[in-house]
Amino acid sequence: MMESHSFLVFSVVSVFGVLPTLVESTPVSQDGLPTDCSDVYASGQKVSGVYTIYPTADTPVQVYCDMGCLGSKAEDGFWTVIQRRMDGSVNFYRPWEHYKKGFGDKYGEYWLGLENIYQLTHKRKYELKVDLQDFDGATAFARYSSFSIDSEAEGYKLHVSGFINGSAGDSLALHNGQKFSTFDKDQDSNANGNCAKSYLGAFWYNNCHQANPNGIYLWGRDGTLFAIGDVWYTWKTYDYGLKSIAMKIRPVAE
Ligand SMILES: [Ca+2]
Repeated sequence: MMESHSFLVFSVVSVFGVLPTLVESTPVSQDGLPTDCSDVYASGQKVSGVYTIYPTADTPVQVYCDMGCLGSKAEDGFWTVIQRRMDGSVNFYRPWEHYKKGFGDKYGEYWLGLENIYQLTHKRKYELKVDLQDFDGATAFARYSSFSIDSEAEGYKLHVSGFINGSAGDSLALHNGQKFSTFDKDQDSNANGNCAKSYLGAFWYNNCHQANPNGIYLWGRDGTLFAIGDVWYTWKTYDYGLKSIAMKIRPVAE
């Protein structure tokens, strides 16, 4: 018992202080490379921050890993953040190619990219958590036990189910089964219009939305244009642009 305890202490010291580069060079997944933040976490990197993951072996991409709070239960951590709004510093009204490849600042606001999200979620089974915050400091979340998207040939169609309420309500049910749309690629279920143009975002629009996480950053309530903000309808209705939204995924046991 004493032997193993001593080894554990030495390992923790090594991870955080003495040998960080060695730990980074010994990741755990496909071809020895971390696929997502759960692999980064498993390799010993337990602090939230920007890390490099490999959705495929030849596509390294930086991502923000929400590892949870140190000292909290491990199950609160190792989320791979696929979308984040927090201060309005990045323009999210962008064409298809940008949403396909990803854009923004991994230390701030960004979209990971549909191709990356597809590569991740067709390889493993993932859950999704959407964290929300308003400008009064209130928080809420919505969680889904299953999340994946199809390939580009299938329009990056969304599959989301197993809703668990963290008081935000289920604003994604309407979007389940929808293809992704941008202002220059209309794959929505609005036969007579273009939801991305109408609501100044890009999303798995139906006809049209209850959630618009990639909409305009409004700094709160705005009644001038209907439902154009970074909206989560079932929490704050259509005329409130949230302070922060983060969509994050992690693998679940098969
Ligand atoms: Ca349409």
